[in-house]
Amino acid sequence: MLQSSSTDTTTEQTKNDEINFERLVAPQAAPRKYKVVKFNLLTFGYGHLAALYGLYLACTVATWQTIIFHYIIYTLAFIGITAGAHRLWTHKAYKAKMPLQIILMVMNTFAFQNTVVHWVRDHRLHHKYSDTDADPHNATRGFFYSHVGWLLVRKHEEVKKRGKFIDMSDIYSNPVLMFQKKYAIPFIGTLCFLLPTVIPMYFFGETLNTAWHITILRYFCNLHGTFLVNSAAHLYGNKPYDISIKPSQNLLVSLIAFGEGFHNYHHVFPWDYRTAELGNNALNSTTWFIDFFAWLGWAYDLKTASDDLVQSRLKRTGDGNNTWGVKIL
Ligand code: ST9
Ligand code: ZN
Ligand code: ZN
Repeated sequence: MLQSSSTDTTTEQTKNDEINFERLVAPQAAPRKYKVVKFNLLTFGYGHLAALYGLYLACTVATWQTIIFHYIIYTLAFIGITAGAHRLWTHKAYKAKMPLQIILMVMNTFAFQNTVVHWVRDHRLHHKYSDTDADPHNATRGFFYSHVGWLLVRKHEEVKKRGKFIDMSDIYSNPVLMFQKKYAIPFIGTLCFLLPTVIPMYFFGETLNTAWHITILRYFCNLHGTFLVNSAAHLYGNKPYDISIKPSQNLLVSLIAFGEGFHNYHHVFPWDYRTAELGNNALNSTTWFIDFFAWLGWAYDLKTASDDLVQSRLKRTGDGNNTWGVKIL
């Protein structure tokens, strides 16, 4: 009894702390001094050089089996981010039965974008405080910062301060995600780097040099595809649903990022499992993936915004274009 009342007091105190924070209005970026993380600068620097060399090897000596193999891993990894970390775990836009959760967690591990736990925490904060200093990849700081620069410096204090109040209880009580967090280093090391290097050596006769550098190439292609959602889709494109926010509809990003570039729509209706309005699903391969598992019965409770809701929002706060940039209002 005593314990529960002290917990209540703490929760109350926590709520008050959050209410007392200064209101951040996007776009906002206060002057700041960056604390560069040298280790990340080195790993990203090495990774990009290795990926370029991997591209050269892919075009000259690699077998077509290795290229196809990596294209498959690339696709699985991307969908592990889009259908898994993003639509399922961050936004709870649909529910998934245990076998699908395990598949998605494995696919997500191929992508190595930290653990899902860290990914979700940052992404929930990104939606709550978009394009302000509490957004981990604040696009108000420009293309480079929102694309990759934010991973090369310590996070802004606002991120750490406000991040404490993000509700992560669903994630911490998920055994599949806790498993990934607990065994992150050996699991990511094996699935993202070791197996994709060893399999082409063993089955397709690649040398270690070729196999390793193509693995790095594939990994960095995955990363940059995702990063474009934070940079290009926050800076360039139309705003059919809300003209007052930075996230934009960017068709090129949608093509590259498996349907995740309809970002103006996504920030207005983040709980829609399609992250796009009806009609855009032709470019939305993540939605096909979820639809397939819904047909199988492993994905369910798919949430969508009704056409009426979408249309009324479009008329009320949009920029007068439809998603293809055609004037409609
Ligand atoms: C990678 C990036 O992993 C992956 C993110 C991708 C971006 C996703 C964007 C999504 C777009 C949406 C659509 C999907 C699109 C999909 C497209 C597909 C085609 N809340 O982080 P630390 C606190 S790159 C609350 O180290 P530093 C907390 O106490 C891959 N608290 O901050 C934490 O301790 P703990 C490789 C927070 O020291 C402590 O601070 N990965 C929050 O400032 C320290 O946290 C890398 O290279 C928060 N949000 O360092 C790693 N954040 O965790 C890159 C922090 O114990 N990252 N705290 O609770 C790092 O090295 C570091 O994070 C850092 C900052 C240097 C960037
Ligand atoms: Zn965004
Ligand atoms: Zn999102």
